[in-house]
Amino acid sequence: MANVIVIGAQWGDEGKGKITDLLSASADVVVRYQGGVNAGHTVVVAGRTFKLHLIPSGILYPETQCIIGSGTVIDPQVLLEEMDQLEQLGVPTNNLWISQTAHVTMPYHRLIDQAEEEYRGRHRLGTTGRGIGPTYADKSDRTGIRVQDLLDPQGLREQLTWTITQKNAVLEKLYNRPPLSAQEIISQYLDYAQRLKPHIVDSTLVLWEAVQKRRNILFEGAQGTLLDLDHGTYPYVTSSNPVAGGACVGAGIGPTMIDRVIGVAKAYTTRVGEGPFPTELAGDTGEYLCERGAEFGTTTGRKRRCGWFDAVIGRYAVRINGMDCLAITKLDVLDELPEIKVCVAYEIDGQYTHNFPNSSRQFARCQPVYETLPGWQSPTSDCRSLAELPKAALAYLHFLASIMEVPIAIISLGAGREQTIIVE
Ligand code: 2SA
Ligand code: MG
Repeated sequence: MANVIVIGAQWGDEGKGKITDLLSASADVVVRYQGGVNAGHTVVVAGRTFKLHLIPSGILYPETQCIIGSGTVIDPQVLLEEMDQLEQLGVPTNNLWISQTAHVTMPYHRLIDQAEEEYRGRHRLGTTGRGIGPTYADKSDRTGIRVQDLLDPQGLREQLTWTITQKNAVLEKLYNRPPLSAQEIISQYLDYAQRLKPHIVDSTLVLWEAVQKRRNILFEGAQGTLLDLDHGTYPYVTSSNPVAGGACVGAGIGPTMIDRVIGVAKAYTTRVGEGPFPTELAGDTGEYLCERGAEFGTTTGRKRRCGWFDAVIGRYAVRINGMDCLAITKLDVLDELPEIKVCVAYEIDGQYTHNFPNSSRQFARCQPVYETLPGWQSPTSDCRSLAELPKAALAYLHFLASIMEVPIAIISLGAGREQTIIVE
């Protein structure tokens, strides 16, 4: 398997959790390299559902080392709850390693995230309200709290007393919110630190040791390409770099150590939060996809917007990530449809393009140009090989692969590990 990056090729929720869970079987190390508790991966093993926000799904394999890397932002309360939940279900967390240089999400980050969204009104971004943007903003501003700071009580007290005074001024004066108690937060975070301490390490050393021993390393992206801070649909993006390149920075590993990039895309498209979405379906078909695909956010429970597969975006994701192959998930959700559309180009003010226009103003004006393919109208969730798939389903997959110029290596037909076809 070697060293593999798994990334989302759309706006997140592509089913990366299931694909990384499958690949984790042959991984020795699984690394999260960006994002925080805005992510939500649902993994179903032996009929039991695990909802993970921060901990890599590799945790379900007892021998696998799991790393929460430097490029992530960590909400210790949520992390500890997640660890407790796993332990209660009999999953040990002793192989979980937390980077000492990752940044910590504080209570004021959450409050400011929510207050800013309210303040933006109709210009809101539709964030998860988990404090992600403000945590990364402090990181860039060089005023953030890092995981290692939690292990220095005296230093933490000083830094937080100063920071919370400043944040309280913002909360009170700008957003008319009650101030926070520095004392309470300090003692709460020192408690968290005691529990997390055995897991806090220089994770780049753990990774380097694995590289030198030629272990298989899996880099697990959260969110997706179109939510990337640099390459996504700015400003309707998250504050980190979910693209493959982000794995090197976020994990602390050189690009020469990466062997393969696998993209994950749903057989249709979804998006949570605000922002343009050319193939969005408002009517019955959109409702059908949402219901049949159970399209509700893992973190916030928000209803996801649904639409046809967008191959313009797909091609862009292939390029931006240097994608070697693609995993297509939730193909079974399309089972009942008489016909299926794929967006093959955009029309912008009478001009046609096959390229994703990386300009917010242009993207907002894109009209999808569709190609219509016949549906298969028969169940696929029990198919276990390409030969068992209906002909029209195979034709659909071939169409996607040829238009995006990328081979399809994995097909997922349901949440279970066994509902998968690996293309030889
Ligand atoms: P944020 O909170 O600052 O990262 O929000 C900024 C934008 O990024 C989107 N975003 C996501 N989109 C899809 N899935 C995500 N994770 C959860 C899930 C979402 C949920 O797996 O279902 O439960 O609602 C995720 N995280 C961030 C977000 O919608 C904004 O558009
Ligand atoms: Mg998700």
